[in-house]
Amino acid sequence: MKDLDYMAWIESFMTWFNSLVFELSRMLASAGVPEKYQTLGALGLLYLGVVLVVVIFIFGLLAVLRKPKEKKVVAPKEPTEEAAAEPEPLSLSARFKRSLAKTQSSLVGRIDSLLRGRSNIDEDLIEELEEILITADLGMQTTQRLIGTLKAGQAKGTLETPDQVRQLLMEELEKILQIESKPLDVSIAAPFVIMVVGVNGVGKTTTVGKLANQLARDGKKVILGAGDTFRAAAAEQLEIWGERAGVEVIRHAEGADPGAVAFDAARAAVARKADVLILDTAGRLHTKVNLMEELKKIRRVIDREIPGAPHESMLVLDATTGQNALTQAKLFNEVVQLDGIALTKLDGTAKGGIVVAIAAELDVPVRFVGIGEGIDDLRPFDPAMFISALFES
Ligand SMILES: Nc1nc2c(ncn2[C@@H]2O[C@H](COP(=O)(O)OP(=O)(O)OP(=O)(O)O)[C@@H](O)[C@H]2O)c(=O)[nH]1
Ligand SMILES: [Mg+2]
Repeated sequence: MKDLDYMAWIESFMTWFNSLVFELSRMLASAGVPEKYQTLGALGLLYLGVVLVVVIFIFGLLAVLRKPKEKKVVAPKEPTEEAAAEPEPLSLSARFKRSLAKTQSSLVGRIDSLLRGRSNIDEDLIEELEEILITADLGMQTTQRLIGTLKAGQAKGTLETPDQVRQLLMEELEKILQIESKPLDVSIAAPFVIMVVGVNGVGKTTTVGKLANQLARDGKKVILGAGDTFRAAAAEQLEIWGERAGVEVIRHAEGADPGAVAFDAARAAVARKADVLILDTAGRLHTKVNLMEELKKIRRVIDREIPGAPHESMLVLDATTGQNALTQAKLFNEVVQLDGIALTKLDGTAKGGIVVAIAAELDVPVRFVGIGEGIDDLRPFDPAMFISALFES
């Protein structure tokens, strides 16, 4: 009985198969295939179809088999001992060093690969060094000074090995940075007023927030003034920072006169006996005369309320803009006589060499550097730490 079933099944399969071949042959005939190739072509098509189905089946099977494994890695239900272990917190200098990684490789990394394997110091090598220094955003003036020192050393015979070149560059760079490095001292006046200025998007508000947090943590009573009444939601952004830092924010409605905000903030700082008032301002292009004039007006208002203020006109510069930062600094300095610079976004840029150009070419100290978007990512600028982060492996 079973054999009979089996035979019937084979018979119906063959009938189905023949009609399939017949249909395919007819299709090929209508496509213009000559009669003697029609059956062969139909069998070929069937063969390809079967292969395709098998391949899709294998891939499907593989995908199904791999899925549970991925799940295990992405979302372990029970935390294992390894997953529960927190990564070691990085020390301050290690964190600083990590944020300077790109500048390190664009400056010292390239110097090191140039010096590697050299036995003597010649003109060609000094020329190649010059190119590296310029392209790492150290600026023309600094580069000429460094190259001059290297050439003098070579002429005197005191510069004969790659190690000596590296050492000399390191010392000279640190010397340049030390000249314009003075930490901010807010204890010289009360309230000490900081007016933060800069072009759009450089990190002014973020820097105000981070600075407020640091000062508040050091026990200072801080008040923030939302002097950016121009950009929508600028005051809200500052209020969020104020909340994080736990400090009061004086604000007006959008579109209000920034001079009026400065006035109210100065009054509030005096009335509440604040130690520090930090005034955020709207981003402005250094080339727009009327916007720059507005800064003068804000200064006058603050000075009238708190004689001698602002004690610090701080320019925020974005390190990723490279040499353009120098132009901004020169133009802002003409209008508001800058007292200090905060250089943001040093993390993730290869243009960190700009800090050397700023120190060498401007008569304004770099007070802080920004190394990330977090509240703790603002550091007082420390030339020795900067140089060791770049040069020490
Ligand atoms: N990676 C990095 N990002 C930063 C740093 N400082 C600020 N930023 C980011 O830069 C962007 C602009 O920052 P803001 O503080 O709004 O800049 P702003 O100068 O106040 O901008 P405007 O008020 O529009 O002129 C934000 O996304 C910040 O998180 C820094 O040191 N590192
Ligand atoms: Mg802002």
